[in-house]
Amino acid sequence: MNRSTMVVPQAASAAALELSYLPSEDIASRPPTWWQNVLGIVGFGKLPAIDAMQVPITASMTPLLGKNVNLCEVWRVAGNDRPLANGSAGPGRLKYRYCDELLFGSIIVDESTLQAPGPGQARIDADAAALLRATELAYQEIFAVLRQTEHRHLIRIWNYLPEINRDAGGDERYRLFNSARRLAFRNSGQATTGTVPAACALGSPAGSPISIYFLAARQRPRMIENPRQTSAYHYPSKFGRHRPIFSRACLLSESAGTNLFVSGTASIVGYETIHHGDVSAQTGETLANIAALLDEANRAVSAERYCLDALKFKVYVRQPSDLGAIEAALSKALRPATPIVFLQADVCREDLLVEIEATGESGAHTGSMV
Ligand code: 3EB
Repeated sequence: MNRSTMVVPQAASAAALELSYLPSEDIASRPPTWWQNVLGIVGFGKLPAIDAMQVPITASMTPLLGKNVNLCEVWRVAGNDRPLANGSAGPGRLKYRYCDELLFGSIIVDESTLQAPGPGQARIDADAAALLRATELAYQEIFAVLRQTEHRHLIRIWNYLPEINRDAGGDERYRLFNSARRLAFRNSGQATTGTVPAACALGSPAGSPISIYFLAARQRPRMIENPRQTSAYHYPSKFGRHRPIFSRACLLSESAGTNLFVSGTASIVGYETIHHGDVSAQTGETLANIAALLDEANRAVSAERYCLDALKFKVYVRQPSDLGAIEAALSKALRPATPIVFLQADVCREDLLVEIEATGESGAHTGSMV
């Protein structure tokens, strides 16, 4: 088709999903016209002190590192001209807000409220049971909301669990989380391979609640795998009895643009961690994995649409003392102005020192659509 004859259908409300990292003072001073298109706000170490009325506000509980003390992650639908709708579900736990095409939701669950007190061994098993129950409940509520609002496609989900690497009842908490996530996907009739959301799963400090937030869409996204890595949903069982459920990346076309969501990515080639103990090399390998995903995404849209330099990044650092080395390794590949948020978090394999997620945006296209 030739450009001049191609008719681009004009949706009534051409929403383009937009991510920004802004200081909470900046957010608080924005006008109502800006606020009306905010889908959700995520603080990092703690809930941000913002009175947002209708907008879901959550926090990852993983603290910011470096000098950006008050940053928040803001998801907005730019160009939307209809009022957004809100809801909450379950025992008041899941908050969500949506437009026609997209939905943002967040849920915070305090495991200790699900924990039956008991002595000795029983106490440890109760700890494992509370995590399983909390994860299952959270995912059940998420899928129920997606069915109800008809935003049936989970495209990106962020999972934050306290003490992700700690043992509970003989199993690592991350592995227990994987078991419960799998059960919830199955019980809700969701696919567990292929069309699964982009995701990340990180550890927050002891005593934090479980915090999960997500984006869902009415339209089916396109999932991207990494040719350098085994799909996580096909990992061998030595990484846990139940496999993780996530895609390496996800492409979503809305009426006014396409977003690329790159899952938490680390120094894994095939399914093995490489560069043990070398944080600079792990950072370089992680960027090579993200670059490989960008190649796959560009191939999927038949255009050179995404490049490393135009993404927004969140970098999870296991040991705060590694921050300098990670920044140095990133500065070799990225422009100084690249938006990057550094957070302290435990990565879900103990030998991983760094994990990086990214989001790409591009405006309306008259070329090929996904
Ligand atoms: C990995 O590649 C690193 O369990 O949802 C990255 C992204 C990782 C998502 C998840 C885990 C998850 O296996 C860990």
